[in-house]
Amino acid sequence: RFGTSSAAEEIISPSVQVSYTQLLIDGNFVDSASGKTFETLDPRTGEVIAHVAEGDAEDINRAVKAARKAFDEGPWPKMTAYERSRIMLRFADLVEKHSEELASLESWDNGKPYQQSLTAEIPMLARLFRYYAGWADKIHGMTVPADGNYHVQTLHEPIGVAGQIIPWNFPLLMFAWKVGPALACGNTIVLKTAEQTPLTAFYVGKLFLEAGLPPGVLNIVSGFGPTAGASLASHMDVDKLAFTGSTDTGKVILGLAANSNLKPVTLELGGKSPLIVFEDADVDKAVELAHFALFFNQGQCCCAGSRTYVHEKVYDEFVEKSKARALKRVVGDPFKKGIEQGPQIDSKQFQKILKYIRSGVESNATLECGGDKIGDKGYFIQPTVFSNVKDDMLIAQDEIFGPVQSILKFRDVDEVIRRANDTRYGLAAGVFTKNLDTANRVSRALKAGTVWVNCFDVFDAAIPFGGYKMSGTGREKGIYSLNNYLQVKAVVTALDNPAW
Ligand code: TXE
Repeated sequence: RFGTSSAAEEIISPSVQVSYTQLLIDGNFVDSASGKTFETLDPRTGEVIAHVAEGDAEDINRAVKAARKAFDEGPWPKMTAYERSRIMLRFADLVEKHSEELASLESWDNGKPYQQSLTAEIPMLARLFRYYAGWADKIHGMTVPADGNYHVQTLHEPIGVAGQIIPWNFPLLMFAWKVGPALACGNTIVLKTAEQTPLTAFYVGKLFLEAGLPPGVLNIVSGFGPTAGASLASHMDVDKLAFTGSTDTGKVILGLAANSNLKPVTLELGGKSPLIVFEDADVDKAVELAHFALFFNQGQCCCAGSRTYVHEKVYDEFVEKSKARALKRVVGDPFKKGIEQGPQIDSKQFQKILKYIRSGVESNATLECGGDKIGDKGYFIQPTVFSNVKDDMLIAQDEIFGPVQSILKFRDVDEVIRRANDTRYGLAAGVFTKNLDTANRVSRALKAGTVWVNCFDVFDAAIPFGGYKMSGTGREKGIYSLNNYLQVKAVVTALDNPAW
């Protein structure tokens, strides 16, 4: 019954063209230095959408040079903060004006439901830039009461050229989380998009130029990780690096930064987030939220609630209802009405997920529903639910990054806290209970960068996000992200007059 809802027949997206496929360097769209291109594919079919410029080391050099010039010679850091803020606000207006084209392009390149792109991600993109536009003229230093006869102040200055490497699961939101705070603080940027989803960043790059962003402030290079990405991470003239992606690549990037110029690095990496349902929780609500926590965005979320711990008293009921909900999930063409789940991003992720499903079956977890691909075209996978999952199974330890829910059973609070924390990751967690003491105790005990209580995946421009342990370092969004893009300079001035 996957994707067979009658409502799901109507195509709801406007037709859209791919207008920008070249690198954005110094305010111009240009071919890669090598002239090479690569294909970006439609995950619904595996067919080619467009050929896109393939940047490598030489293009990264060109982009860094442009960003350096825009930083050192201006105008960006020399503009008033108010002027920078106005450009970001104009950009947010343009995003809203072009929301349908942007949402179409995002869903076409990524496979996520068009309705999700249009009603959640594009508005959040605009919201994020408005939020950071608000910060641009509110970045203050301090005066410091030091010993002796000195006037001491701190200046909060932009770091310089920021290198940013983003993944494919939320191409526009990852763009916003990185670019928003960097611009607000007065930095210039070289951003490398994921090879699976290069299209929308170019489109918003064009909108930024239209909004009045000076050339060289935001440079966008599409290309592959080991070439373009590695050149950016190891570049001697990049002053700061921000990365979102896999934990393995995060380690490589940290090494490249350390072995080049020791640029500071923020990392937002993988997760295996626990979602704990206590016996006093509203079971129906918890089932729905746990379903959303795992299946949202085809399961391709770093913070997916991928270990669902349920108290033994409500376990059977919870499993039964979760299975029923997964069977109702409408999978199909993301451009059709009523679709909740589109295809996975590409064949590599698709094969990885199917391999984990096989491993769940082989390790004797109970396959409640799903477990297979859908059709022969594209990368669609059935919403899959496993019960009787044990902590030592691979499906309970590794990040699957697909529509595969694992439900585990627990007896008491201490036990579930210990098991929830027994992971190399620490990105997010969920706690479902009506008992305030339980909620407080567990949210303090969990080693995770975000704890959602009786909710999940609540994102807001002002709420910080990031990981404990091998889920990363640093925080994005909110006021916390500004620190990633600022240098603190202490200015100590001797006073002529003796202290009064
Ligand atoms: O990630 P990579 P992949 C997890 C998820 C997924 C797995 C692999 O579990 O199944 O990672 O996905 C660039 N130097 N997440 O292979 O390789 C690459 O070009 C510099 C979690 O797509 O980490 C892309 O732009 N850059 C996650 C970005 O890194 C390099 C989101 C991410 O790719 C590079 C995505 C290198 N040597 C996947 N190699 C999250 N935290 O949200 C690759 N890249």
